[in-house]
Amino acid sequence: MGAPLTVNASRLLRRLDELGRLGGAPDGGVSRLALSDEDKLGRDRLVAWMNEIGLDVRIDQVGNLLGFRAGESDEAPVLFGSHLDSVRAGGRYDGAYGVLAALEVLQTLQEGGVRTRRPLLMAAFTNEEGARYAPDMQGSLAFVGDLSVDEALAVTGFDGSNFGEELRRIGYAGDFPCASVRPYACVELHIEQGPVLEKEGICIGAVEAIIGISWQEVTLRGAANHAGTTPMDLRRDAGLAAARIAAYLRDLAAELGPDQRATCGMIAFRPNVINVIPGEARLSVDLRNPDEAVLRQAEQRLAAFIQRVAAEERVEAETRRLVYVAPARCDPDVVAVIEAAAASLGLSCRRMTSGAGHDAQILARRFPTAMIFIPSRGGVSHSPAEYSSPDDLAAGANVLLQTVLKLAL
Ligand code: HGY
Ligand code: MN
Ligand code: MN
Repeated sequence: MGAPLTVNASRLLRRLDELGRLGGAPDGGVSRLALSDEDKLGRDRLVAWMNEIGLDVRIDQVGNLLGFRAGESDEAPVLFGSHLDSVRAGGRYDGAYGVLAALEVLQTLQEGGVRTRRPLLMAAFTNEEGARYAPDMQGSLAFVGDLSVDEALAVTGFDGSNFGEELRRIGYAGDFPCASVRPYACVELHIEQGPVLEKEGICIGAVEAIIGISWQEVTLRGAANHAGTTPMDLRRDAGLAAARIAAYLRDLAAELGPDQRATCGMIAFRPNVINVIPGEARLSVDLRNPDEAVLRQAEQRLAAFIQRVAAEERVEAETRRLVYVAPARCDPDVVAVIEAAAASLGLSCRRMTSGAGHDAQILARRFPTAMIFIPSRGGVSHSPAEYSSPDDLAAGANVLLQTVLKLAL
């Protein structure tokens, strides 16, 4: 048997570099918030590449980019891809790598004259990050039918913009119907965004579970007052209440064990003036756990603490749920195909859980789905310092190629 088909690694790296400059910053970071001008630049570039390699390109009603390649049969397709949007000041591999590797796999099959039995479908899902619009994984939620198009288009962003208006503004309000494709299997290739593979010197992660995510916005309302004339015991300081809740998150995580994550990523005071006691404060809380029961317990403990702080600081507290995504199990058969693909290429591989959320955990609700990870240097992600080596990037793309071939033949 001849050497296995392999991707054109230098082309993949070249495209990663080119895409990384769209919304790129001098420090190597990337800001391509969903539906922003920078996101449009990335989308336009990807659509041009998808057309160049002869895919049947469709844009669905929430802006998911879909590239179909016909198979010998018209059975359900094998789907693979990820997302193009990024967090603010993020890295150039999160999401983009899985999308460009999918494009590379398809171009490699095209050039190799390989026709699979099943049709193939690459996807770049809209707003995976949730950095501008909540919920995160918005595009894949609409793709599986767990978020209606109307609900998606009606979302107001953290910046006050309307999702539907922005989607139309950047020219990606498509007409391909959401929730109309039922893939045979789904695979998402992604950087690990954590330290495990690098620490253990392992090339490939076969993801068998994905962490659960809870996002809440907590608003505290007290009384704005003078920072000098107001005695400490007469204050209704919304800012102090918010700060106590943010500080509590570390204790909450410690109480619930090493798998618990708790993060306050956003906090804002009003009127946000140096000599005014904040009358209002707003903070975000991101709780995560691979165990749903513990994640629910974290939410309950947080709620109780918020009530306690509100009473002690004599402020009103209002909590708004932004996201709840349960932990997901990946399909063991697809995981096994990934492990076999890594082994066929002589690459070390281990099963693992993802600490980051992914479109794959939404797809896994309906379709047999798993993920392929490659190492992240220092485990760093959502940062300009995000990096994976050219060898690892190529290895992951080749595992994706072999996995897709096995699922689609
Ligand atoms: O938040 C996450 O885990 C992912 O990067 N969207
Ligand atoms: Mn991602
Ligand atoms: Mn991310």
